[in-house]
Amino acid sequence: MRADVKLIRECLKLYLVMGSTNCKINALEVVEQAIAGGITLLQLREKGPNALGGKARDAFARQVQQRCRQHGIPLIVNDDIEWAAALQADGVHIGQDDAPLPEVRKLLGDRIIGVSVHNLEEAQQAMDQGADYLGIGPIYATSTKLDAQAVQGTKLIHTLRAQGITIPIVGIGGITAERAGAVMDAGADGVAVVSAITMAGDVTLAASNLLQQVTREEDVS
Ligand code: 3NM
Repeated sequence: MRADVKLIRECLKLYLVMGSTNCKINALEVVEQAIAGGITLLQLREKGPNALGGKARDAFARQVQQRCRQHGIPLIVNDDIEWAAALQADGVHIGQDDAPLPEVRKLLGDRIIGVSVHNLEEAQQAMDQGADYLGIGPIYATSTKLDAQAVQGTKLIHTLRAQGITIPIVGIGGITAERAGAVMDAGADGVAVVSAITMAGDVTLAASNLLQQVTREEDVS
């Protein structure tokens, strides 16, 4: 059975995207501390120069997965669909240059499939093809993803919501605790962050500060 939309919205609240090269300290420690701070979803994005490969990548992923499972946090794998299937990850996140969504759905069945979109057309296509959530970015400037597209602010999120589109949405790119509120106010269900958590001096505190921002409205209602 496909994951419930409500559940996906909950998971997207504080979405940590990370790989071993994004961290100042041991990556597994970052995972543990971020979990302690309240992340709700984790995407393994083992990419770029010095990224782990082969058996080391598998071993790292298994260790991350074990920690996620201990805390009931779903694990999403970036781009690599075969790897996601082999790991029995909870889902995959794909970009516009990856395998087409219908093919990914065939391979991964009911697992969570998120798609990066940058404009209305891409959003519409991802929805038509049955994406579980949309990743929209970069909302703000980021130095984490070198091939990121132009900064787009929260406009696309606003536009989709103004059109009555209710698919779960997560914003990504340059998001900090100070900026998370604006992304939520635009209509996102959550924020996806790399450096605001992985490079923080106090990872747990950084995650819990972000969580506070994305759950702000719930506290007052
Ligand atoms: N995807 P940080 S921006 C992985 O725009 C990723 O689709 C993006 O890192 C997109 O939180 C990005 O450190 C990097 O800015 C986000």
